Amino acid sequence: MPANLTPQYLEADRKFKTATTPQDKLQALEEMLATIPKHKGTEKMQADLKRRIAKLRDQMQQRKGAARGRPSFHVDKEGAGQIALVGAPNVGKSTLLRALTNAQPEIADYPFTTRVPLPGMMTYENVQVQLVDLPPITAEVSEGWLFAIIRTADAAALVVDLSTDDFLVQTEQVQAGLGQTKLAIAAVPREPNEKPGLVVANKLDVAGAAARLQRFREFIGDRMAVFPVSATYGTGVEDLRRALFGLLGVIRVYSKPPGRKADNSTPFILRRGATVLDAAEAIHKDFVARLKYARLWGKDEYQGQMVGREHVLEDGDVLELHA
Ligand SMILES: Nc1nc2c(ncn2[C@@H]2O[C@H](COP(=O)(O)OP(=O)(O)OP(=O)(O)O)[C@@H](O)[C@H]2O)c(=O)[nH]1
Ligand SMILES: [Mg+2]
Repeated sequence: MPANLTPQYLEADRKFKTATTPQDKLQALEEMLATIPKHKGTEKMQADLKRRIAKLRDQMQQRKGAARGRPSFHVDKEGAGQIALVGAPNVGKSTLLRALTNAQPEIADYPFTTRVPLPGMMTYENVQVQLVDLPPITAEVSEGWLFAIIRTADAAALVVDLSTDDFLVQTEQVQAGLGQTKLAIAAVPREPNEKPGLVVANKLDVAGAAARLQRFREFIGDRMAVFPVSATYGTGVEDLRRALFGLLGVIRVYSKPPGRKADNSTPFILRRGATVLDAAEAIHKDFVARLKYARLWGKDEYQGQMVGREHVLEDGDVLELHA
């Protein structure tokens, strides 16, 4: 090439090609313009760079303007609980939503494909759990409503991309973005601002994924459980369903009318730690005052014996209430 491009220019060009945010792209283009040798042979390239910078600035400005007038989004909860899909751009959040639910999100091989929240219902055994696909979190982009949705969700799944060497940097950026609004995701939340969560290590099918998974496990330690999956091929997705349901901290209890069988298809969803009395309230408000005794079928020794009002229930218990 007659232009005699400098190593600095080539470095800036490389940065542009790997940039994932408009801000990074703009910065790289400006560096390219600053470092391109200024002579006749590069005049066309200089003009082209200036044009691209102007266009990108315009687009970013428009996006900002649109953000100001844009309504904020909210997703009404449905099912046994709501779990937000959180992560950097292009990690596969929407692909995961498609793999786990009947929703049909837009999926594309470039960042910022998802711009509004999209809910989908995930079936786990006989319960429905609501997953909410969200736009990505980056160091620069942070829309208030996005964090509000995460804050009000019952739990969060942090999606990590095993196909790129940037996976740790991306994760740190997402955590920093959450931190700016005082949010965090943790296996065992200790504060109100911490969401119960787990990590979905996605794109397990790509070359190099296993080694990156290993590095990720070392990075995250016991702060969160890691579930390796391929959203595209469905690997690991069934284990993930169970773990996502587990995040909700709820149990399923079945009501059995005396002398009849329990309806196993429609559990009552109660918080973990709920008692017979809580179940009675959920099954029928009237039972609370009138409850004389209850019989329980469940794990181990519970094969129909009487239990007290304060007895703590477990997932899968069958309760026969006598008023
Ligand atoms: N090989 C492989 N590719 C995947 C997998 N999951 C997603 N992808 C690809 O990764 C790209 C991004 O997927 P999306 O689901 O759109 O990612 P996203 O996180 O929703 O992206 P944004 O909406 O931009 O934040 C697409 O080209 C997907 O086909 C996977 O498990 N394996
Ligand atoms: Mg998406």
